[in-house]
Formats: sequence, structure tokens, C-alpha cells
Amino acid sequence: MQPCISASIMCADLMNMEYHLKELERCGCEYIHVDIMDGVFVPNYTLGTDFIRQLHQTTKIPLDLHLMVEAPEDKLDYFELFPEDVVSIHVESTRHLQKALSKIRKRGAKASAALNPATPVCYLDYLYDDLDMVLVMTVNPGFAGQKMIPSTLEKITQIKKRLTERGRRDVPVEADGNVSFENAVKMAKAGADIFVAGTSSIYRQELPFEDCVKEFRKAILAV
Ligand code: S6P
Ligand code: MG
Repeated sequence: MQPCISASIMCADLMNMEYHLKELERCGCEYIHVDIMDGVFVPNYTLGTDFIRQLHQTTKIPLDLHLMVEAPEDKLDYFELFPEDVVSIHVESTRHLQKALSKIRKRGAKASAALNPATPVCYLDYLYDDLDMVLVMTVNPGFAGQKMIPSTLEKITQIKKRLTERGRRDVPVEADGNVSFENAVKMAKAGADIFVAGTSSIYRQELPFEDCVKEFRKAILAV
């Protein structure tokens, strides 16, 4: 599987969105990672439904929606979804994970389960047929600019192994949180396929955006 960049749009300057979207297209970023927080599942609020609709109107880049909300199965209908979009819901956020994943597929998008750093991989054991991606949080969700939790690397490897054993090598694993140039190499070695790029990599004020993307791509292709 070709490694992909998913640019974390909450880390961009929201007052300059048109410019950022053009840059993402010009630099060939494969996904736009949209963090949706409800102030309950995580102690923060971020992006929402109207912003997503406007993204769809403005860019052809598929959206990688990361729902950090309680009971996501009740809220999926709020969101506009297109077939190339992937929607991640947290294992810890619902009592009805399989139902919620199948609801995403019924809406025509790709379904993904996200795991917090402390959540064991066995939570996915009976779900491998229901998944189009797995998101591994490499920091605790809620904020950009944190430090990677090293034990999450092993988790990426374990998930990749289980996917292979169950004949689902086609399912990518996404790493989200402090995916710096240095950590991206470790995550790629661990088995990650999609890399969320935020303040640790492409949204760094001191470097030109295009250079950051090139450097980031070099890191994820290094393995
Ligand atoms: C965190 C969120 C992430 C961040 C991303 C920021 O709750 O899910 O997607 O936006 O991790 O990137 P960085 O490089 O600042 O950690
Ligand atoms: Mg995220």
C-alpha cells in the first residue's frame, strides 16, 4: 500500500482556508483530516458540519473525518459524506460499534474504528470485516501539539499483523498524533500507511509549506 498524507486541517490557519486547500492540492496530499470534537468525549471543540460541507464544495481531496464525539451512531446523519470519504469513530465512544460502522458504509463512505492510546487491539477482533481503515491515536485525543506515546507504535504493528492474518491487508492503518518527520519513520516501520500531518510536520510556521510536505513524504517513504 502506498503511504498517504492526511493533512490535519485544524492545524492550518482557518482564516486562510482557500490558500491552504490550494496548497494541499498542489502538493498532492491524499486526504484532509478533519477533527470533530464535541466537548464531551474530549475536552475541546473543533470543526463541524458546515465547515465539512464547505470543504466538499471547495476541494476534490477526500475527507478523513475523525469523530471524537459521544454516541456517534446518532450523529452520522448530520454529516455530508461522499464515497471517497473515510469516517473514524472511537471504540470508546459507543456501545454499538458494529452498528455504527455499518451505518457509515450504508451512507456510502468508508468506515474506520479509532483507538485511544490505552485501548487494547482486541476490541477490533470481531470487526475486521466491517472496517475500511483503523485509526491509531498516538497521543490522547483532544489537542494538537502533544508528544507521541511510544507504546502506540507496538499497537500499530499488532493491528497490521491481525489484519494480515484475517486476510485484510487492504485495510490501511492511520497514525494520528505528533507525526513528526522523525516519528513518521518509526510509525512507517511499525506498519502505518496513512499519516496525519499537523503542527509537528507540515504546519510549522518557520518553514515553507511545500518544503514541509516534501520532507514529510520523504519520511513516510523512507521504509
Ligand atoms: C488530536 C487530533 C489530531 C491532531 C493532530 C495534530 O485530538 O485527533 O488529529 O489534529 O494530531 O497534529 P500534531 O502534529 O500537532 O500532533
Ligand atoms: Mg485526529
